[in-house]
Amino acid sequence: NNEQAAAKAAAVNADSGAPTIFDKIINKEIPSSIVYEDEKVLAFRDISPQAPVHVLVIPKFRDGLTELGKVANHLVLYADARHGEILGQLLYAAKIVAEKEGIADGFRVVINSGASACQSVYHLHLHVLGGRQMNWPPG
Ligand code: IU
Repeated sequence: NNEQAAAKAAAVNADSGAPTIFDKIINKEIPSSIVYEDEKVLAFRDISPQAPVHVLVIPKFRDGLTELGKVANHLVLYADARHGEILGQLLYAAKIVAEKEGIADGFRVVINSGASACQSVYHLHLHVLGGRQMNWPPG
């Protein structure tokens, strides 16, 4: 039916591999509160924090990775052996963020992958959440 067709079209658009707002954040075209940055990775505060500390860690995709399109934007789903290094760097950056933010004793790292997990921005990002008691299971 029409409703299903519209939902499917929206999902396909969302995961089109097109640049997202995070590219503008990476390029400093729009401001963000940066917590950590290196050659490969950027960490900045989420604009809608779900905990006292809520930082997003994203790959910057310099050195050709953007050519991979969808892979770049949805890396976990399309990851292959080439991506081991950047995936490891993201997780290591999450640890650095947790230490810098004073939550290293207890924090959560989340990746929402795909529409069923409520992914809303199709540029791979780790959520680093802490500063309060985290509950389980997540919603
Ligand atoms: P999600 O896992 O794709 O749902 O997470 C996207 C996050 O990006 C979400 O927590 C938003 O609040 C956050 N965000 C942001 O920090 N800055 C923005 O300009 C936009 C989204 I759009």
